[in-house]
Amino acid sequence: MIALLMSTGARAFAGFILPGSRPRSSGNVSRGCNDKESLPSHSAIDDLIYLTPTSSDQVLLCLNARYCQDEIYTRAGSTLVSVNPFKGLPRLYGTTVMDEYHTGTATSPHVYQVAQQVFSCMTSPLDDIRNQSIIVSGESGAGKTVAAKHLIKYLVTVADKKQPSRESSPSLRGMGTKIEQRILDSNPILEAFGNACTLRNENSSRFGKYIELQFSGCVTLLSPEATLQRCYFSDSDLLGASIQTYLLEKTRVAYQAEGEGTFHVFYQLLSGFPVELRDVLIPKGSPTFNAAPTHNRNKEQDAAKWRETYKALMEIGVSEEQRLGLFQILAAILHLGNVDLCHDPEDEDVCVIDEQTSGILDIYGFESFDSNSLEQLCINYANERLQQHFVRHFLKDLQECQLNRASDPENLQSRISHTLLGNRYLGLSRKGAPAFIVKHYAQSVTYDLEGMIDKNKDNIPVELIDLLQESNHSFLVLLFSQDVVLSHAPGKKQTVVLSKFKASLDSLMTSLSATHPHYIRCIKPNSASKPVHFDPKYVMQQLTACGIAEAVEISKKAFPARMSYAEFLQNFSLLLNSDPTPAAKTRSEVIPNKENEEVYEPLELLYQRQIQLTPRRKSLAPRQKLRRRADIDVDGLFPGLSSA
Ligand code: AOV
Ligand code: MG
Repeated sequence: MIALLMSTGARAFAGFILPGSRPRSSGNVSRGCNDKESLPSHSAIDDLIYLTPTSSDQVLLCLNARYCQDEIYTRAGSTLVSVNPFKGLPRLYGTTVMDEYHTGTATSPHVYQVAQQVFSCMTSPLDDIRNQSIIVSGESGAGKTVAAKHLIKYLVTVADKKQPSRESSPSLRGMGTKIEQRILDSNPILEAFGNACTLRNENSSRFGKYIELQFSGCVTLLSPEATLQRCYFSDSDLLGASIQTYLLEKTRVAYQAEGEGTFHVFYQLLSGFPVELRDVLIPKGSPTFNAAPTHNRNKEQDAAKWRETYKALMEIGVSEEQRLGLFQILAAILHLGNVDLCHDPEDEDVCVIDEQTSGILDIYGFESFDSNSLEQLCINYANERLQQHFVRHFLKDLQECQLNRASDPENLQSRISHTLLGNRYLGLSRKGAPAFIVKHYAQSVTYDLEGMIDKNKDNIPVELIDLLQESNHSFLVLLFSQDVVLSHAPGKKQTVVLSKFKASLDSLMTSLSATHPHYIRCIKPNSASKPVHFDPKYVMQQLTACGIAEAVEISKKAFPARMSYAEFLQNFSLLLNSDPTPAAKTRSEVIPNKENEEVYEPLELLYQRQIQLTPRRKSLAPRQKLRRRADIDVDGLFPGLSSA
């Protein structure tokens, strides 16, 4: 579905990446919202750049005050900070609120506001079409997955409103009329198979995901005639979506830390399965399943979730036969978990089933546990790369548009490059067992070497693949297809988990660097996941780790709108009275067919409207107005303007 639609003309995409971070609790200093001292007038400040001074303490006070008023969203310049309320706030969401953000009547910080910015950037005829990305980060349980769901819901809802235009477009008629629903349906499936209850989050994503929503493009040099009209009438059609997942925590199927559970789907199956099938796959009298420890499970909720997963599987087109095959495999995994293996007493190299004990029949976040292994190394490496992306973006932008005020970005730059480069951030653990320490941006983490090499191999023995290929279970054979066999062929160089993971992150970073990034920083207000509790120490640790105070300081010193010279020229060239100018040239690039008045006029109007929308003071001359928007040499660019 996706590949087909991707081949259609120019497109922009909104990508989301969901990593996370998971610092240890800094203590038990927990503060509710009844402490009046913690409620200064700060709550009215909805953008941290207006704080004076921009210290971490001030940032903390402001977030605390707003959180206590259920104002969970605050801007930090171009970044959105979201503090998890751990309670329903229905007034904040829904189609009415979406409408308010879409029409521009609502202006307060919101996850919808970020989605609308992305949507506007993608569809505005004034902007270069640039792929947009939203990077949602924060520690485990901070609210990344929930934020991503709101973003997707917003984008598909807004795109859905454009449905009539799709019908009127001959090339798109009949294509993907249900794309929006399919995108929403993929979520319950992904959560069932990839999320699990952990000590830190009852619905923790045990995989990273990168979701691409593909929209039709606006102006393209490839086929100008076909797309010019679309620029005004159907520039925001949602054509498709793709989801790339990273490092699913497969080991969770076999092993869960004390107090944690396996993937939701197993519990859903145990609670929600239709009786006829259950009796076959999980006969009455089956022992409890080791692979699915059932502490703290709400069976009714699991059953309800099962119905949701099942419906979604049907809706996205998984056939009945495939569904049955899938359920059989899930049941088999549960049964296999109860099989114990032991050495054959007669041959140490052979293992046999221990008859005495057996009845065959969820960017995750920065993690630091008492014992850390390959999974944590990969997860934390991913978080480190994304943090680098955030820092680089800010520093790069700063060189484009920083004001010549007294500022000290070098300080930040050197601090960050020190943090990220050099071996002094690697160390050997003094613990008894072999281990090494990495000083991450969030904190130092000790990684145990025990078992890491085996996990890194992620090897499936060829004999096992051969065996599974001979199965008469067609779905299983499909899973262990020829491709898997070939990649595990004897003599073939095996790619280890870490290099695969590094390669996928490299490719992700390449995709991200070609986008205009938007950041959402999710903050967990307390380690107990309780509502109305704001733990200042715990929050401060997260603010420090992600460098929010520094980002605010940088945003304060730069202009809020950042654009390249070319973009600036394109957007404001109309202020020029003289001709010929570089501006006219740029405009003709945007409008390849100048004779087409129908197209030209609305574009002209849009240019003018944009100019009227820019904040201005009556006393300011146009040149000064321009200077307020970006710190560039306006005179040099527009010779005609100096005489205005
Ligand atoms: P995560 O994605 O950041 O953790 P989630 O998005 O799963 O965290 O959020 C954890 C829980 O917090 C959710 O199940 C909700 O109960 C609650 N929550 C989050 N955001 C909101 C919100 N905006 N309004 C109300 N409740 C919210 V992890 O996947 O563990 O890193 O790997
Ligand atoms: Mg999550």
